[in-house]
Amino acid sequence: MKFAKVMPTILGGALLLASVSSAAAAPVSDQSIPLQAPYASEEGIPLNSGTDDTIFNYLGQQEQFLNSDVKSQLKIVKRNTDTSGVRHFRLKQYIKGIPVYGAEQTVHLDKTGAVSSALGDLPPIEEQAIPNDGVAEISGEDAIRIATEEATSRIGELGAAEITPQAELNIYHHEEDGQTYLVYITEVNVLEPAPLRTKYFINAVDGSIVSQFDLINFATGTGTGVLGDTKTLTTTQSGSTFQLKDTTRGNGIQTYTANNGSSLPGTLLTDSDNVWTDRAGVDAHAHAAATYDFYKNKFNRNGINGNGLLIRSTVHYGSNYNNAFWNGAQIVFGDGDGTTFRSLSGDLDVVGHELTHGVIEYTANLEYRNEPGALNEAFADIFGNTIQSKNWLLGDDIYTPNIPGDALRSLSNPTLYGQPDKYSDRYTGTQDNGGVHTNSGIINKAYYLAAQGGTHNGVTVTGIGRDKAIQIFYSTLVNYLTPTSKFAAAKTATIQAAKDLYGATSAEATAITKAYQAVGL
Ligand SMILES: [Ca+2]
Ligand SMILES: [Ca+2]
Ligand SMILES: [Ca+2]
Ligand SMILES: [Zn+2]
Repeated sequence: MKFAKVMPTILGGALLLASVSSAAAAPVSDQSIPLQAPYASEEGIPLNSGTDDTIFNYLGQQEQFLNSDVKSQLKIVKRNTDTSGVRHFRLKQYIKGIPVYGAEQTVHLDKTGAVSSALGDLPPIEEQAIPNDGVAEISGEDAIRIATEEATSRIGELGAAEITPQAELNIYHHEEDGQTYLVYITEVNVLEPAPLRTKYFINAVDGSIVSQFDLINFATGTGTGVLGDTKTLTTTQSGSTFQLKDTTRGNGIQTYTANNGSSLPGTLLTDSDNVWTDRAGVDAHAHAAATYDFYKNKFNRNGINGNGLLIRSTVHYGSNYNNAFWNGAQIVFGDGDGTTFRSLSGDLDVVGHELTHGVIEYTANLEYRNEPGALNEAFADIFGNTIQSKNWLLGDDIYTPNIPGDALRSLSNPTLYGQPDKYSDRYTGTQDNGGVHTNSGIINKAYYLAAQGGTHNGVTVTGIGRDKAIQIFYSTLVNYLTPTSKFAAAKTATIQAAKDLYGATSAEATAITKAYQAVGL
């Protein structure tokens, strides 16, 4: 979750990207194209060719694909049926067999098998515009070396990689200059000499760096819990000791300690009598379990990746470390300095926020910069807050332990903590990856208004409650949004998700529409 207020130096100054562009919303069709309904089964999606043909026929009629072979350019990568019977398909674009970065399209079929909507952001790329005919002049190893050199120039000699670097050849449409590049995409992910996770787009023809951005998702965070409360934990007995290891949820939840060092995951927490006194460890473990249960009970989702991915947490990271983060493989919590923060795992909304970054990575995979990045932060806040459902605040249980009543962020009133609550007040500078922790306030406020109701900027919203609002936002994230979705696309997607779940003229769809209007979208 990284809080902008305590942004570590590694996140400042290294970002190359300019302000948010004001591109129009992705095209969405509201017309239903009547097609035969080739489905017999309601449970699960029949993966027959008739279904796929429906999708390709529809997309082939879109202007962008009139002169190209839609089946060779688009591959269906995910199929999902929601509880309303609406079928959701996610497709990725390839040109000459090379994936196009971020180019995803979703298509949705209603219960009758007709296309009800389509949302996507496929860049306008002509096949002849692919540099060097799609042939790389440097190797993937070269690209990894170039990225490593850049990271070393910023933070010094790098420690061991947390995730073994890979380099994937992609076609990349760079929004900043409108050019199309053949690139290797690779990541540097280290903890030493400082935590760093940077994504690089390396020109595969000449080895230059086309673009890069930092994507570590810090949170904040803080067991007997951090607040002195008593809670039950699922643990594992091994011989005469107990381990902070829950094997009942997905492929497990395991909680470690870094012993105030910086190697991950550190040491698995153990206890001789199963009465746990490491408060930060207790809360990290219990809050990860509560987050797992929320996703399972509300959405029947099995963990971060939907397939039970092991949840690993490390507490006591660093010394007086005022932050927490998801690093693509696990979540990490500092102890705080006792003034700005206490142990960061101590707030359920913080743990929920961090783990939701993981869910996002495996679903819409919203790019962590500019508007898609602010959507990423907003969804992490919205789910984190809703998992706890105690108030409309974020980080209130662990922020400034000596000052009661404050928080890191507020969904009901983002301006209390320096965030905008309407689109016209958005931040357009380059700090914080284009204001990902700032502009998230606009979407947070829209969610608050949809759930709770209220009048904002002269628009009155009748609230539908958190239970319904979170179902709509979950479907939006999992079924509709794509890596480069901006706020306008999020509005369209959320309204469509509400119509799917509750009906086209439902009070729920109206509430969502009004909520976005109220924040100027
Ligand atoms: Ca004990
Ligand atoms: Ca809280
Ligand atoms: Ca406080
Ligand atoms: Zn975050």
